[in-house]
Amino acid sequence: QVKLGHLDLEGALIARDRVGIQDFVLLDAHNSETAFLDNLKKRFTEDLIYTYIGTLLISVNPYKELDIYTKKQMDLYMGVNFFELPPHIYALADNVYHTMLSEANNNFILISGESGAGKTEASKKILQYYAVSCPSSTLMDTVRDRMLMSNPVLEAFGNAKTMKNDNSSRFGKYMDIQFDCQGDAVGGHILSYLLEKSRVVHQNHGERNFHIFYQLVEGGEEDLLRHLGLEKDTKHYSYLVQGECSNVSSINDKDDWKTVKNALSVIDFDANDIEHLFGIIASVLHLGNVHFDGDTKGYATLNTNAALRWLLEIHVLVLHEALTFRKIEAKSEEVLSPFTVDHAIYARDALAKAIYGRAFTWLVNRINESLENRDSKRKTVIGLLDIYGFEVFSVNSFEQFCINYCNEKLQQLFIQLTLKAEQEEYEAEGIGWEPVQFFNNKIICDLVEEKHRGIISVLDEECMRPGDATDLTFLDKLEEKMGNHPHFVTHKLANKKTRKSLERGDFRLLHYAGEVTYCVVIRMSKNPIIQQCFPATEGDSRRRPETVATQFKNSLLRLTEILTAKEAWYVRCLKSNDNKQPGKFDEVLVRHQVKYLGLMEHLRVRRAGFAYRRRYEVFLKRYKALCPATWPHWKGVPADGVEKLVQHLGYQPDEYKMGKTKIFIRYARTLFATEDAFEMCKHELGKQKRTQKRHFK
Ligand code: AD9
Ligand code: MG
Repeated sequence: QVKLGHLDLEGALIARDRVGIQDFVLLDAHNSETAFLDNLKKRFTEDLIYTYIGTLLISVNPYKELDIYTKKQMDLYMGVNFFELPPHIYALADNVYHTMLSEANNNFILISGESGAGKTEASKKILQYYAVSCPSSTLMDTVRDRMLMSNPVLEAFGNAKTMKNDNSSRFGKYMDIQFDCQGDAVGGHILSYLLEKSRVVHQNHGERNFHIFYQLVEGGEEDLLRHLGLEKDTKHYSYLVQGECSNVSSINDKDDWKTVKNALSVIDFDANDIEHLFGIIASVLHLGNVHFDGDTKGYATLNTNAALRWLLEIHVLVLHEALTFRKIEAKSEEVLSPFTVDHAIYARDALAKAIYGRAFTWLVNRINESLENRDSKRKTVIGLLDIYGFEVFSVNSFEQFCINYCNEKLQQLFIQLTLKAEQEEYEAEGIGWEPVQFFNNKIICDLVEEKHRGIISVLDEECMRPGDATDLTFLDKLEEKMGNHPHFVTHKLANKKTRKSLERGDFRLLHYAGEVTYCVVIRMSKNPIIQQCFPATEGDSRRRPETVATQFKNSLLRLTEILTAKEAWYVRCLKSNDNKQPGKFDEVLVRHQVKYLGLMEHLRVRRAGFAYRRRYEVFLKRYKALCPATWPHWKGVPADGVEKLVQHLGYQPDEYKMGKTKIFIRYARTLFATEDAFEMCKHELGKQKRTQKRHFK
């Protein structure tokens, strides 16, 4: 029999970390934003970048290497109760892993925060933790290595330097890590979301193209470059020089090239695949160097065939035609209509983007093949979601619109799962509750995605409308439909004061994380030339084509479905300053993020609420051995059994509440202590069983 007594964990917890309080739930002035920030700052100054709100992990980007990601640290956190050690991303990873194993359920970790806040780093730390700390067999080692190596490869092809982040994710990534019932990592699967392809052909000042281009040109072996017809100089390529910052101090393209090559071989790419892949990357660079002259009528002619020669695997003549003529189907006849120079440039760029996009998709598919687990045994998964963070630039276009909409959706998911569902559940279970007010960004999600009424619907209509749809007709329609929406503003709709800051072709959305002014988006979301170069999947042609925005909306919808079927865990990343400066804590910036991420509201719900809840049957089944009245069987109503059980364990009245179908436990530590008692008890029972067996022999 085990009795818990009353644990004074709070005192112990506070003592462990020298500075600040490591779980905001324990903060005295829990309603004060200033106290919240003080605590974060205090900890940050001591290089303590992690803090909890219950089981939610806050991480503040230190912009410097910390000595907390060693093997020793991993070992320390392995199998240890969540609150026993200082907050760490490893503690969260470990807790998720053990929850998955003990409850045999699917989980996911939602990593969010604005661009440069540390999401990608966090997701890599989690993956590394699983790779090192989960049990393994030789076979599994391969899967594990491949999973780790998928990171440098996808980052090379999908990340780039932006003004916000030298290694900014330009695609969304959701990765399932699959485990068997022993807890071995046995496979994985990656879903990628909307790659920012426009970067292939255009970069703003201070930004770069995708890393892989620079890695190949700077680091590629002589033979390879010769074979691909590439010069060893990034300045030679129009697609690489627009941002005027090929060299970045934080990036070593030569070394990264080696890493990527090595990673590709671990993922099982053979020489053939590699040649194919880099043939495509080189083609894109050559394509960018195809320039056009205007003839006397203003039509485009190629000024040189030199670059075309290198466009591997595409017949030069076909390409020549595709780049300078447009096919028009008129009354069952095909007419070739010549391009103007502007059109030709547009066609060239569209082709480059399409080629790169296809290569990226192919790459993700290949990685998935190599991670596939062909064993059909029962699997549970931990999903890791690392997407592009909320971003605002001086010019924001279709890409930012999609990225910010995606963040809006994830914030909505967070609200639904934590603030809303939580409060609704208390109500349904008849638990007394003082509602916590919060800003629900559903209104903004609806503004963007609502059927027939949202911005994406209007965009679709304009894109599909034959005739003269332009950016301005699109804007007119928006103004007509959204006219008085509190989160939508245009030049025409704005009051005098704000009007000054808006151009005629812009619209502004008041996002949950701040205002963003978008320049017109219609042109970029429909792309007849891509469709011409790469007809949609065959047999699909009768279906109404979908715009990129609608495809993206649907893929986010599917993602939300995937996620809501799993148990959620959260890492909220905060950006410490806007200059990537080590150790600088910009209070205004952090306060803003704390506000819009809804951290104070989350804390309020957590504090007033209950960290854990279990259905009576489940709770009783697991812990019945801890109390003589419920062991080995409880014959009455489960709720009564649970009441007996927790009284026996010494739960204090403020620590739990009995709902209609579930027990609600206020503090995580109470449950952890119970879990500890259970482990001890299991150990004891095991010993007894063994003695009995011996006895019988
Ligand atoms: V984006 O939305 O993809 O543009 P992320 O992914 O949120 O963004 P990322 O993880 O790439 O940001 O972090 C940006 C940079 O901050 C990294 O390149 C590191 O230099 C730095 N960083 C982030 N987290 C840590 C950390 N835990 N320790 C040290 C960090 N440096
Ligand atoms: Mg990232």
